[in-house]
Amino acid sequence: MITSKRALAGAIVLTCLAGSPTFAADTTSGDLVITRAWSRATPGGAKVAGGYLTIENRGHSTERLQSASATHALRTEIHEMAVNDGVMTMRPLDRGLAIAPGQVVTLAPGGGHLMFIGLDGPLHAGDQMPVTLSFERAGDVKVTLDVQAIGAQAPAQTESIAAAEPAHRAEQAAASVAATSDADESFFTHLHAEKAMANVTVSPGRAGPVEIAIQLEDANELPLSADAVAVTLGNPEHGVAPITANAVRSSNDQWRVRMSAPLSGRWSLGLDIRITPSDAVNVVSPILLR
Ligand SMILES: [Cu+2]
Repeated sequence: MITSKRALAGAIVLTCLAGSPTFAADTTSGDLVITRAWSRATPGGAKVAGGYLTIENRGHSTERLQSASATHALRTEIHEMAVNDGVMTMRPLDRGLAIAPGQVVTLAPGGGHLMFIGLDGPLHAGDQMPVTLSFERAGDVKVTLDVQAIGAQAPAQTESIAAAEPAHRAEQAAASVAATSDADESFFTHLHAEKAMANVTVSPGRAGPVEIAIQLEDANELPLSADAVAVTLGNPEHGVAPITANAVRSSNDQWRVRMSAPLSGRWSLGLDIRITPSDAVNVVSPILLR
């Protein structure tokens, strides 16, 4: 469960003064050393969050992070950066993340990351989020992500103490099951531009009527409040002319729109983000519907 370290802070002050601080989530498993495992608090009930960590392979064989799972997310993906027509998008790694002998791979903001989709409740700064990493050779390795503040760019150094306080999020789990059941079959992508990033969830991820939810972040990955967002869906492969609809704001940085994508396969999703009346960002990304 996600737990809070705050209640234990008083008890561990003396011990952490005595030794040099390390990260709470340092984990060693066979030839793997996993450090700096962290995540960020979620703004305004966002259902997605990124996870970051550093993996060192001290062995003599290439290791591969094949998948990951988190109790509090319906789905966890391993995302890499890819540049598509000048637009940076993040997408799942099909064959996992390879770590050569002696190599240190860092997942960090602006680069590869774990993506938690369909969170069962918000992440708060100070929470600890358990995640299981599945490696080709080492098998399952459990790590704990320290949740930092919204917009944090790196983990804070913390005491190497495992907390055991009951999760304050337990009561949210039951209530949010219905709200996130669609996340299992949703399509998720990020669209990056210089001034803005959009986390886009298409639910369900199959042909037919879909709801497109968009969460906006600025260049510093802080919640971005835009003036207007228009969404364009087209399918040039099948000659479907693009249709544009205005999204409706559902909270400060979140927008929603219902549209129709009647064919399975590859669609083109465009966003026109009016940051201010005189400043707009346009991004386009392929999406895949079953
Ligand atoms: Cu991602």
